[in-house]
Formats: sequence, C-alpha cells, structure tokens
Amino acid sequence: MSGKDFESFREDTLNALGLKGLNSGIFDGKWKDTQGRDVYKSTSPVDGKHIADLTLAKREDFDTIVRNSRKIFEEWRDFTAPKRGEIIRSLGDLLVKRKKDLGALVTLEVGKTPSEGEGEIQEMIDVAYFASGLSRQLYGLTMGSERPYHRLYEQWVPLGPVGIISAFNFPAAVWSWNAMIAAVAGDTAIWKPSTKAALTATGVMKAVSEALDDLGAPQIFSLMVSRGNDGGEWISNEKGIPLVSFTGSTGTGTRLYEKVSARMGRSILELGGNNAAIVTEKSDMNVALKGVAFGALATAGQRCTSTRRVIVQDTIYDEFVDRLKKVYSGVKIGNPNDPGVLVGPLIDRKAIKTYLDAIETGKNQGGKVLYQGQDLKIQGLEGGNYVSPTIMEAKQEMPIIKVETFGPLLYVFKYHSFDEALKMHNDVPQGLSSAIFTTDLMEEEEFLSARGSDCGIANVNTSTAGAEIGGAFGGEKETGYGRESGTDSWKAYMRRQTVTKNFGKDVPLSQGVKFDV
Ligand code: UN1
Repeated sequence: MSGKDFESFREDTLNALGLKGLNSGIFDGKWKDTQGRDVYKSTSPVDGKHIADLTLAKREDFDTIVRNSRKIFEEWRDFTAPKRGEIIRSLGDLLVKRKKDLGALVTLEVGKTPSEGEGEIQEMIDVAYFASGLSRQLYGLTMGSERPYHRLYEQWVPLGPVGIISAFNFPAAVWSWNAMIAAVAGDTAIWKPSTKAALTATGVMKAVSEALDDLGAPQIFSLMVSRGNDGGEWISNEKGIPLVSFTGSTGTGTRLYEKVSARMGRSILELGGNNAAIVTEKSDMNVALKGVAFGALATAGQRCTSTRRVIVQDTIYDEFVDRLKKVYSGVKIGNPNDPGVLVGPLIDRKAIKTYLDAIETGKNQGGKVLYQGQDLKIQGLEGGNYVSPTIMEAKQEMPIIKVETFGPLLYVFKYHSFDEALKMHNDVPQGLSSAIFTTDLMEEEEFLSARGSDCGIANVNTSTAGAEIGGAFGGEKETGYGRESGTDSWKAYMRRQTVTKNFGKDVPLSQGVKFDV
C-alpha cells in the first residue's frame, strides 16, 4: 500500500466513524462543545501525518462528568442485573457490526495490523457477551447461622462510578474489560484514555453512546480526553470514584495507588510486564518458535504481555537461536495494511529512541546483538515510526534486562539446569505473564508449582501474549494489583455486604454472649 493509498484509507476510516476534523473528546451524556477549548492533535504512527483533532477536558468538565456519572449511577443501579446484562449484550451485537471500522481506527491511530486491530474489537465483543452471561451469576454465598431462626448470607451491591485509565497499546479492549463488567455490576464508568489513542476512544464512545441511545438505555459511560497527567490526577483524588482501574507504567501506577489508597479508594493496577518464556530441550521447537515470535513481535512488542526474555536450554540453544533468526528475517515490517505485514510501527518517535537506547545500553552492559534492530524508513511512509526487531544474547547480571522496554527487543539467555531456568525466570521485578515450552509433564508441573512461575499468568506451549478474556487478567510484584475481565474479577466492581436476618421472637447473640435486658 503506497502512502497515497494510506491517505484514502485514513479518509474512509474517519468518514465511516464521523471523526473528521475537530471532535469533542469529552462526553458526559452529551458531547461537550469544541469551541474555546484546547486541542490535541492526533497523528498516525503509520506515516506520521495528522489524523484529526480532539478537545481536551478542563477541571470543570471533570466535575460535571463525575456529577452526571453519579446521577446516572443512581438510576442504573436500580435496573435488575439481568436487564443490565441484556443491554450489554446488545452493545456486543452492535460492536459486531462496527468491528471492521473500529478495527481500522486502531490500525490508523496505533498502527496495529488489521488482524490485530479487529482482534481488539473482537475482545470487546467477547467481554460484552461474557459480562452479559455474568449478569445472571453475581452470586453471593449463604451460610448456616449459629443462631436459631437466623439467616446469614452475602450479597453484592453496585459500587458507583468507576475510573478507567487506559494505555495506548490496547486502546479499546482494556476499556471494555473494565467498562462492560462494571456495567453489569451496576456501576457507571468514566474513561480517561491515553492521548496517544484518544481518537480510538472517541470513536468507541461515539459508537457505544449511539447504541445506548437506540436501546433507550442511560448513558452509563463517559469520556474525558485530557492533557498529560491532568485526568489521572483528578480521578486519583476524587472521592466520588470508589474504584480506579489503571493500565500503564509502574511509576505512574505507584503514585496513583498511593493517592487512591490515601482516600480509601480501591485500585486495579495493570502495570509493567517483563515476560519470559522457558524453552527446554523437550519442547516441540516449531511450537516454541511460533510462540516466541508472536510474543516478541506482535504489536511490535508493545503489549504488556509481550515476550521480552527467552530462556533456552544449553543443549538446544544454538539451534533455537539460529532458527529464531531465520523466522525474524522472514517477518515483514511496514505499513500494517499491507498484506503479509506482521510488524507495524512503534507508537511515536520517543518510543524509537527508548528502544534504540535500550539496545545500546544492553551492548554496553555486555549483551551481544544476534539480530540487529534499527530505525527503518519505509518508502512512501517516511514519517512513520518503524524499527526492525532485535535479538540480544544477555546475562542475568545486566541491569537493563530488568526493565520493560516497549518494543521488539528480545533478550536470550542460556540455562543448564531447570532450577537455574526457574530462578532466572523469576529474577525480575515484574510478574505479569510467563510461558514454558515443553512436552515433559514434570517440567510443566514444576513451572506451575508454587516454586515455579511467580506471574499472574502462566502458559504452557503458548505465548506469553494473547490472553483470552475468560481468564482473570493481571499480575504480581511490580505489575500491580487486582484482576480484570475474566472469572470472578467482577467482585472488584461491587461491594460485598454480609447480611444477618433474625426471624425469631428473641435476640440470641453470636459467640454465646449474654446480654439480657
Ligand atoms: C495489554 O498489553 O495491556 O493478552 C493487554 C494479550 C491481550 C491483552 C494485552 N489480550 O496480549
């Protein structure tokens, strides 16, 4: 696809979603005026060109959003949970119809391949249907009371407006992990997206708000595109937002956590990952190569779940590295819309600098480059942010390997004993995702035992990346706190209430306490 073709793709995508020119980035039940507000200029990493403009929220916009969100919450919590589920299921149906257009917007603004862009909208659809099913399964437990004529049980009650702060790399899916579950739980949601993906957020919000209108449902979701850390600060300090779900860096997440906790709010934190795959001599090497290549290269290595380290048994090390290099040399990099391209651009120029700096630092710390990554210029898309991927032979003592670099930089380590591999695997501050490639039951079970992977996600013979929405998603250590999306993550979006009912004629006390009046 030439630069010119990409221009028509951009026009078609923006027209299909009604996003051309200046758009409001602030939705509080209605789209706010674009007049007299500061503007954020969105550009595409594919060709570096301007896409559209968005208005930025002011403090008073935030205050209105919180007020409205609270008002809508008071209405929404009175809908029965199955009714809420029905509405969210209909939203899923709508997203099926908009999958192509919204997927194209992800490609345009973030540079994912169409398959990955549409995959992200599919992730939204999946979680909408999952949440709809959950709406009839928000179970509380019933216990036998120790007192006669008493009933004792737990129930789950809606929490209030939930703050969702999302990163650029999953600009639509991660919002829906939180928003769809929050909605069936009876909450409303206030979304502050990364400005780097704010147009996708605006497109999603347009589609979703129109659907809610069509369904005659309340506008339970709001959007606040804001400058830099503004929105994050406002949300962290706002007592009216009892839960904040944050995706982003460990540094920002830690500061947010402190502020939210100081006001007794709750947080879900999905912070940095530094995910490793262990490849043993008992692995099926074809499977391992595919799994590692997908993990390291998909989304140009800009997933929280990207494979950043591969720990290979010494007996197969040379063969594995040789074959991995061959796989890398066959991977097409460039315009994500071009057929066969698997690696698109990094998000911005700053990301390229961070990536290239990490390679230099790695070399200075004793790393040996086995496959050299560099800044790439793609013909017709000279303003785009392309790099080729890197494979670096690394040692555990190199400080850089403990840092998450958002880009296609893969460190390779050699191990001798399985114990050593596990030790290397866990010897980083982060704990999001992990994988082992082996056909040996003992190795697999060791990896999944208490002394095995210390991550929130542990995979066998599949990549660290590419989780399904049905499993709870989240990590340990510096990756943060809490789980999103699957199984019982919904509990974080509700408050638990323990209920004791007496239907007798006396007031017997627990623990046998006597208090006769
Ligand atoms: C993220 O990078 O923040 O597991 C989320 C995956 C995707 C989600 C990644 N389903 O790779």
